[in-house]
Amino acid sequence: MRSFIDVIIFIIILPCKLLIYAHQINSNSFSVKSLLMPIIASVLVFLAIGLLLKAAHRFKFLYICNLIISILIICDLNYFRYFKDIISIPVIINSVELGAVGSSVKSLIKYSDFLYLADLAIIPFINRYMNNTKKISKFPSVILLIICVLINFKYFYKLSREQPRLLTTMYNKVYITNSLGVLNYHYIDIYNTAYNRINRLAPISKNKISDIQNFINNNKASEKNFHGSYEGKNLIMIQVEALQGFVINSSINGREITPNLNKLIKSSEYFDNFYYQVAAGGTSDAEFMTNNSLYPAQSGAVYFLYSGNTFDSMPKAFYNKGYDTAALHGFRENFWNRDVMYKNFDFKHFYGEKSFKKDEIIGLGLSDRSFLNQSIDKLDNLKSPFYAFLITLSSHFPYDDVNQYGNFDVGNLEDTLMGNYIKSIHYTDEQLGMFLDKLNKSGLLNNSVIVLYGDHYAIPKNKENLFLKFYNKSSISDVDWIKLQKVPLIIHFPDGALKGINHTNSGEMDIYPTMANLFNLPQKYMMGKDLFNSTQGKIIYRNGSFIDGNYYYMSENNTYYNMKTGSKIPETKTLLEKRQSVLDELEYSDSILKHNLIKKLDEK
Ligand code: GP9
Ligand code: MN
Repeated sequence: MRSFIDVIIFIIILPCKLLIYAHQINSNSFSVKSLLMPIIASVLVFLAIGLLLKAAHRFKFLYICNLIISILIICDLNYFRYFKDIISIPVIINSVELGAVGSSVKSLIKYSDFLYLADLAIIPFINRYMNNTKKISKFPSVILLIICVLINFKYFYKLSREQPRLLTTMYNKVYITNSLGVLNYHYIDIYNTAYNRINRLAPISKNKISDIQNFINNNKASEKNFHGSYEGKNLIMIQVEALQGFVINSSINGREITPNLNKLIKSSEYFDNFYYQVAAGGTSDAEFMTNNSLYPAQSGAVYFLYSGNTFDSMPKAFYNKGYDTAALHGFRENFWNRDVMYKNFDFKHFYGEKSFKKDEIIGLGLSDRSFLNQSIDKLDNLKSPFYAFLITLSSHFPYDDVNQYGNFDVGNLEDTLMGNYIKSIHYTDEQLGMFLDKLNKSGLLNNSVIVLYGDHYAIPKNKENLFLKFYNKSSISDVDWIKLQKVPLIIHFPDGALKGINHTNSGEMDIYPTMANLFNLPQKYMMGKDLFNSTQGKIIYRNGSFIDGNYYYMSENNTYYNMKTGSKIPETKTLLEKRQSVLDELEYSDSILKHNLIKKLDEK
C-alpha cells in the first residue's frame, strides 16, 4: 500500500477537483452520477502513464500532472466566468497574441480559486512515507489504459449519438464539458485542432462546394426594396463597446441612461430584436461578422486563425465601387491582429492608437470623447463618398475608471459592476451625442447613412443577479437571459425616409447584406439576411443555439423554449430539421474559412 500512496492520492483528488469545477460551471444540471465515470476515465490516462515509470519518477510525474490540471481548471473557470465558454487551443493562441486584457481577467479571479492548488503544498511531505523500492510490473498500466479507453468510448459514443457532429465540430464546448468532464473536452480539443490543421490541407469536395454555393444563392432576398437607394452616400458605422440593449430607453431615478441614443432612435430605424453573435473572438468577431457576414470561428478568433485568407468584405466592396475606406479605433493597432486584418479587408486607412493624440485616457486607452473628437477631422479628410468604421473603447469591462465617467447616480447599484457599467455607457452615450452633433454641423450627417450597434454583452452570466436588482425581479429564466443578450442596432438615414421600430429577429451577420442592398454592392458570399427584405427571423449562434421566430433552442442544455411564454417545448421533426440546418450553415461558414474558399471561387 505504501508503494502506491501517490497513486491513491491522485485517483481521489483529481476527480474531486474536476467534479467541483463541473459544478461551478453548471450548478443547474450538475450530476455526479453522469460525470463521475468519464472523469475517472480521463484521469486514469495519466495514471496508466505514471505506472510505466519507476516509483520515484512516478511520484514526480503525478505531482506535475496534478499541478498542470489544477492550473488549467483555474484558467478554465475564469475564462468561463467572462466568456461562458471553455478555453480551446486556438483561444490560447489568441491570448498569447492578444496579450490578454489584464484588467478584465484580474477582476474575475477569486481567492477561493487557489484552493485547487492547496493539496500541492502538502503532497511533497507524504513522499517520505512512500516505499519507492518496490518493483512494479507494467501490466497494470496496460489494463488501466484499456479500462479508460472502454469507459470513455461508451460515453463519447453516447454523446455523439445524442448530439451529431458535436464532437467533431465542437460547436458547443460547454455541452461537451458538462457531459464528459473538462479533461476529456481538452483531449477532444487537442485531437480536433490537430485534425483540422491536417484537414485544412485536404481539398474540399466538389459536392460540399456546390452545397455552399446553393445555400448562398438561395439565401439572397428575392425582394429588393430600397435597392441602391443610398448609393453614393457615405456609410459611417459605429461599433460601440459593450452597448447592451437593456440600457436603451431605460432610466434610473428618472434620469435616462442613454439620452442621446434614445433621441437618435426617434429619427432612425431601430431594431429592438437585434442580438450579438460573438464567440471566442469577442469584439473582433463582431466586426468580422458585420463586415463579412460569415460566422465566427469554431474556436479562437478568425482574426488570428485565418488572417491569410481572402475575404469579400464590405470595405473591399465599397473600395471597388470607388469609395474611400477607413477604420478608426483608439487602441493598439495590433490588438486582435487588426492591422493585418484591416489591410486584408481593404480598409485603405487604419487610424489606430498611433494616429491619435493620447490626450485623455479612460480604462483601456484613449477616451471616447477624445477619440470621437479627433475622428471628425479624419473623416473630413476622407475622399467622398467613403465608408468609415469606428470602434469605441471607454465602456470596456470591468468599467472601473468610474471617476472619469462623469456623475450619474445609479442608486442602489452604486459600487456594483452594473452601476459602474451604467456610468460608463452613460459617458459613452454623451460622447456619441457630441459626435453626431458635430457630424450634423459639418454637413456629414446629411450625406451619410449612420449604422450604430453594440458589439456584445456588458454584464457576464456570472453576474446575472445584478439584473434582479436592476429590474427588481426575483428570478431570471433561460428565455429572460437570452432576451437580455440583445444589443441595439440603429440605422439613421440622411433623408429620414426609413424610421421606426423594426422587430425583425436579427443579428450582426445581417448588417453587410442589408448595406449591400441599400448601397447596391455585390452579394457574393454572405450568410446573413437583408433586413429590409427578409421575413424569416432566424439568429444562429456559434454554439449551435438559435432563435427562429418564436422558438429558442439553447444548445448548452439541449432544450427548446417558446420565446413568448418562456416554457420548454419538446423537439419536433420541424425543430430537429431547423437544428440540423443551423449546423449545416455553421459548417458552410467554417468550410469557407478552413479552405479559403473565397479565394478559390474568385479565381474560378
Ligand atoms: C480593444 C477592444 C476590446 O481593441 O476592441 O476588445 P474586447 O476585449 O471587447 O474583445
Ligand atoms: Mn468589445
